[in-house]
Amino acid sequence: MTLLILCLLLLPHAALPSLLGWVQSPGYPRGYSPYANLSWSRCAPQGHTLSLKIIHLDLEDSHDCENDIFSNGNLLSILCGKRTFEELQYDVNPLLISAPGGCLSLSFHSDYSNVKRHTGFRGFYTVQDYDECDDPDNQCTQFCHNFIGGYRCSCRHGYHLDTDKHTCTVSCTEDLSGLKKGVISSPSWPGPYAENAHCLYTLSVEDHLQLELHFGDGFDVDQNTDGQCIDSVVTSSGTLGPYCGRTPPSSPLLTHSNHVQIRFTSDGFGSNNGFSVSFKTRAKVCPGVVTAQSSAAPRKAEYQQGETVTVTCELGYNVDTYEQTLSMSEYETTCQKSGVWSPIYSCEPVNCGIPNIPDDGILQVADSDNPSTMFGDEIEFKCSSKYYTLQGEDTYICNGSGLWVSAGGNTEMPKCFEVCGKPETDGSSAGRILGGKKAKLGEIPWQLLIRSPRGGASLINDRWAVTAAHVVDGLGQTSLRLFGGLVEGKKLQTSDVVVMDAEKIIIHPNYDKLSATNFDNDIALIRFTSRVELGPNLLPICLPEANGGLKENEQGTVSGWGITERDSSMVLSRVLQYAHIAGYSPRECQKTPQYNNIPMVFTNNMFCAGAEGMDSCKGDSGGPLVLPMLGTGNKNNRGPYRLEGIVSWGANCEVKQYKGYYTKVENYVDWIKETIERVEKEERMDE
Ligand SMILES: *[C@@H]1O[C@H](CO)[C@@H](O)[C@H](O)[C@H]1NC(C)=O
Ligand SMILES: *[C@@H]1O[C@H](CO)[C@@H](O)[C@H](O)[C@H]1NC(C)=O
Ligand SMILES: [Ca+2]
Ligand SMILES: [Ca+2]
Repeated sequence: MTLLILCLLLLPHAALPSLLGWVQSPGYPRGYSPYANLSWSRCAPQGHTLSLKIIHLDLEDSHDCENDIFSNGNLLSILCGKRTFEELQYDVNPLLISAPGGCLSLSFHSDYSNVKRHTGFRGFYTVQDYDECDDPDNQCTQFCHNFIGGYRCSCRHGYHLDTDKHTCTVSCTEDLSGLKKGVISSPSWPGPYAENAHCLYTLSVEDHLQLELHFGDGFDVDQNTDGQCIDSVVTSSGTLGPYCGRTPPSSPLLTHSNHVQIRFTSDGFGSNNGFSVSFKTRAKVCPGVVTAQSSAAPRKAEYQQGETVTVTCELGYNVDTYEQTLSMSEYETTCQKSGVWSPIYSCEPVNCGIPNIPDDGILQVADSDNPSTMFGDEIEFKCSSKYYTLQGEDTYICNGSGLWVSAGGNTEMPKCFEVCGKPETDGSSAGRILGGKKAKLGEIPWQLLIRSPRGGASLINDRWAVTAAHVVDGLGQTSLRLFGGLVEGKKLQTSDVVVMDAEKIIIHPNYDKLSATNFDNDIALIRFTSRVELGPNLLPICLPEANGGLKENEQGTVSGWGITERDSSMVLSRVLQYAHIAGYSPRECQKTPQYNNIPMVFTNNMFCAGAEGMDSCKGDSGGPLVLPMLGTGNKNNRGPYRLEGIVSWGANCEVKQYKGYYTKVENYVDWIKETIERVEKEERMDE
């Protein structure tokens, strides 16, 4: 099998000496031998082409190139077999010409066998000038002149060759600075304007004047059928125009500027007459629109020098002096000689900023770390968990005065309040402190344990607890620690147990700690060092309403880790206990009130309650008595649970009087609320 492969390498090649010579297969014309090889390559100098003419071809014919000629990338032709001179002349040779400055290559191989002798091939190559002017891509806009090894462009009279050496253009740029009036027209006006013109006419007058343009009749600038400009007139760096077609721009054309450039450009085609424009000057005026997003009063299309107007920003925009946004929407400005307003301030949208809410993270802006806070933007508030409810409206809009306002007109931010008296597990499980039952975790989530001195307390919000004054009155400077979220009073290390350290203990001012016979006003408030995280096992109890109270024979629930009757030794309970007890009449309460066998005073700030075999005991002190009876909070709208009583005093449980005395919380609601509010306010001011 024998192959002759001819390649055209189109790479331009640096000028090689132009060669004229022969190329033939090895052994031509006697015939080539097996395994004969030939590689040949020549390049044309710049501006020339190389061509190869095969005059004889007789190779072994074989499968892969049977009678075939085909192109493949640089491989222009693959030839084998035998060709007549005419076939070579008409089919093969016209293809064997390089690009200007390009190369031609050829390779020939024979294989191991020849069935019969073949003479091979022979051809000659020549180099000739490339006629660029024949090439429609030569880019001469007017005349093209070919010469050996290159070409050049030239222009008609009146044109000159541009720096690109191909484009013929005209000289039409003029600087008319200082002239207060005159006429400008397109090259050759009123005759057809030159092709490929790039004219720039510069006009410039004193500061307080503006240039006024009047386009004359006969305006004719090349335009396509869609109305787009092919050639164009543009003034003042593009602010006016482009103009084209046969209708002149309406006159007078005010430029509002003392510097104007008129640019005229044409392409290489068409025959249009162009334009003529006269210019003169007039005093500058100020534009009717001072700044975006505003209106001016009195309202005019334009203003004369010296006129003063009031600029009013649109609703939701304020004056911005570029140094700061002012909280005003109006300013006065005066039209200057130079035709500009002074001062000139912009109107910028009002920004309400991030709403001013406490940084404790309980009240939050919903769904956004980075809310948009500009005029008209809306934000929505939510509370950090379901253990809080939002009081107030949840959606606020940034209004035109830069204030967040709710649909109802509120500018005060909403607040999150603890959900009180709604345990997630409502103790319907079983009915017993002394004669009590074991509470399950979460059944009495407001119950707190004070281990030392032993007592109970009730959580009333996420930072405050209430207890009996006598529990904490002996503390002096020693610190107080409370535990919540637990029922097992001895397992204080488990992870669910919440530890709360007291920061402030406020004993009711009328509590007389020195009196041995009077527990009147036995109530105290405890503020923790920080907010506690509310959860299913730690939730506040509600404060009672006026005239609630435990009525005679009404059942409430008392809870604590106090003494139980489980065994005769009356030990402290391991698990939180609760018992349902009923109110006694004041008369019953007046009967033999005693404590440690001492007769006591019964006041209107107390009530007493109990049930056969059930009572609160030592160690339960400070703990809650709630209404309604545990387990019935969800029934008949009786809930939420309210703290009606604080375990205060009673005869020793061993006496088995089953009558305990409680601080009547209802009488202290105002004191509790006022105290908390006062302290929280002081704390906020300290920050
Ligand atoms: C031609 O090339 C082939 C393959 O590259 C090689 O085997 C052979 O010897 C060469 N023939 C000559 C005469 O150099
Ligand atoms: C924005 O809200 C405040 C408070 O309601 C109101 O006084 C003010 O007029 C409002 N501003 C606008 C522009 O509506
Ligand atoms: Ca040439
Ligand atoms: Ca044109």
